[in-house]
Amino acid sequence: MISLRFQPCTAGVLSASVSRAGFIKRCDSTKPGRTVRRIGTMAMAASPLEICVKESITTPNKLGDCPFCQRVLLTMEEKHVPYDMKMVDLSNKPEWFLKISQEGKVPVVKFDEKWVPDSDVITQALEDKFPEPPLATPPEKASVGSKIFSTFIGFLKSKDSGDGTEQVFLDELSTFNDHIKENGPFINGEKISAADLSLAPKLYHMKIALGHYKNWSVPDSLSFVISYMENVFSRESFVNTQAQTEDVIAGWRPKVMG
Ligand SMILES: N[C@@H](CCC(=O)N[C@@H](CS)C(=O)NCC(=O)O)C(=O)O
Repeated sequence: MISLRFQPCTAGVLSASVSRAGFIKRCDSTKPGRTVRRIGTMAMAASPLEICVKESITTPNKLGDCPFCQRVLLTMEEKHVPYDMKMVDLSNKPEWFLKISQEGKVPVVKFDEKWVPDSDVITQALEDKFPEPPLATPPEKASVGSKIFSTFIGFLKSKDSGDGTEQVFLDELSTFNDHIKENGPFINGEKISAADLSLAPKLYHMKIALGHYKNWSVPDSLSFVISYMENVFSRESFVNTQAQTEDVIAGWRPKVMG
């Protein structure tokens, strides 16, 4: 039997599970607005990092559909850094949140008693403070796939099928397909890195939103994009941090209808 040297979960535990590798134990506290995840052996010495994330708009006290929050959570998961999520209702931001987040945006993470906003800044700080495993993407590959999200939004919002937005988006996906074909399975080769952790939540939104609102899916000809998505979406880190499908659909509705 695997012995885990964790603090016992406090009363009100919803679930406690051991991963396939026997490495991860999850303690989901029922305390309103908070979910603590204690991950892995390395992280046990550290107390969980506090992170404010978007709350689900369909299920109270569940993680919502913010790709920037998932990017940060993925980075923590991949680095085995334990975290304590504080759910924020972005449609009715609480006072305590507005005091720590000047722009009223999530994610924000507390490092050394200071709340830090912006996923770019937060993921860099995580890299500096928790260097293992290294996740930095080399500069020449750091922007691979970075135009997919904006061109996906252009296509999603478009009401004119002949306005070229689909083709602009497909061109970006095709460039990404070629990159993964030559360099894959990840953006930087054999190992997952920061650029993948930034892009993957956006591809997840793309898949769900375009499937729902446009009955669209990635063409079979872009087989490396398809296998990349399957590969990243099936990682334990991704499954542990993904938004619910209904939240992604609801989250994009105002943009599609607007
Ligand atoms: N550049 C920021 C963007 C963060 C962002 O836009 N977050 C959205 C949620 S996905 C937000 O908090 N919006 C505030 C609001 O909806 O009022 C980052 O990378 O962290």
